[in-house]
Amino acid sequence: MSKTAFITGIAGQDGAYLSKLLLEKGYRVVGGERRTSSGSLWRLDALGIGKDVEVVEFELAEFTNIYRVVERHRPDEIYNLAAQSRVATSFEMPTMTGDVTGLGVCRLLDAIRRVDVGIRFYQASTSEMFGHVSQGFQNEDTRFSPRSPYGVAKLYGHWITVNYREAYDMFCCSGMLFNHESPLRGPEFVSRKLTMGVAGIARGERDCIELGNTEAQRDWGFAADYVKAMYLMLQHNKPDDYVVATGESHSVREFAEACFQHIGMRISWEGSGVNAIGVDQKGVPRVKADPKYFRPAEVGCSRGDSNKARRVLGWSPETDFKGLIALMMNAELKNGPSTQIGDHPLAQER
Ligand code: NAP
Ligand code: G4F
Repeated sequence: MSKTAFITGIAGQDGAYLSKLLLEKGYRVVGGERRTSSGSLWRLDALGIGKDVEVVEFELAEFTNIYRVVERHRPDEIYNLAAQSRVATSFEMPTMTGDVTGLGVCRLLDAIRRVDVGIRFYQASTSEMFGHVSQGFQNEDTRFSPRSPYGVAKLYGHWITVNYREAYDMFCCSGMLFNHESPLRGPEFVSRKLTMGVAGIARGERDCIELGNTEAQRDWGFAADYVKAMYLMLQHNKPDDYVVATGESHSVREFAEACFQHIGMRISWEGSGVNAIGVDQKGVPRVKADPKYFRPAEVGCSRGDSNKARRVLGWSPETDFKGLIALMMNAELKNGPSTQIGDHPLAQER
């Protein structure tokens, strides 16, 4: 008999890629979508699986709803991908972020404990829990030092996952994933903001992109590679916590340069911080820093050591930085301006 997986946050980037992977493996996939959402499951449609997933109403802030969903569907595996996932937003809405991204994990874990302790659980933890590290790599033994309300909320989610594993002998895993991107990434994240912006410049629709801290560095991978690690964690014979990363860091500037290079433009930089400007070979400003995109506290650099996941789970990323930029830029240029979130032609069908 096929297994049932319940994925919270089905409407998000990872929800779409994980659904596709699990459907390919023969799972019945049930997905939770919050009632207040944009109502758009365009990512599932974009991957051609919109009709293959059962979507139910799901709200991480509401225990009654969570309990009923778990009891009704009795999944074999639950992947908790839902969260208020935007770091900048978490400074504006710290208590809502704490409630949804932090306490929401406990609500879900306790519903599982009451319904069936045999359900396997994956928690979407993050490199934001480590905070800023000026040198070296972050792994499962690195000290946590979050730099945002989002990171703090995720740290609660991580520790409550570990606690339910230890206290109730439940199969709970925490995947500490570093940034992972794709053509399905939300436009509020810097990678997609850049690929959309550079494609817009290539089409002559705009001249320049306004950014925040261009000196920040991230360990960027491809989302479709990373959902494989989530699946592998729940197939292992022992629940555990894993860092998932490429091990390579690049600055926002390098990300921007690579996107511009894809359309034949060479960018050089003048100034730094809020005065940073990226100009093309003709001296035309193509990137400008805008103070409104800077955060009150920042993770300046992240770089993950995923040796444990590689060794124990047999996981490794298949797409490198260059490959990621190429696939995101190609998708952006091919699809045209109508593929922006909420404006996707397929999104209009729902
Ligand atoms: P995403 O695209 O922002 O998806 C998050 C999903 O959670 C969205 O579909 C959102 O619904 C839903 N959601 C928000 N608030 C909710 C609530 N109160 N109740 C139920 N659902 C709610 O994020 P992602 O990139 O796919 O990431 C998946 C998970 O991994 C998130 O938990 C994120 O924090 C974590 N993570 C991501 C990365 C990364 O680089 N992508 C790295 C580490 C960890 P709407 O569609 O209605 O907004
Ligand atoms: O793309 P970002 O918003 O991603 P961030 O903050 O690293 O968070 C993402 O990755 C985390 C994994 O570590 C996830 F847990 C989290 O849910 C989310 O998916 O920003 C990346 C960097 C930051 O340093 C930011 O300050 O880019 C810098 N940045 C510069 N200009 C910008 C911008 N970020 C955004 N969103 N928009 C800008 O204009």
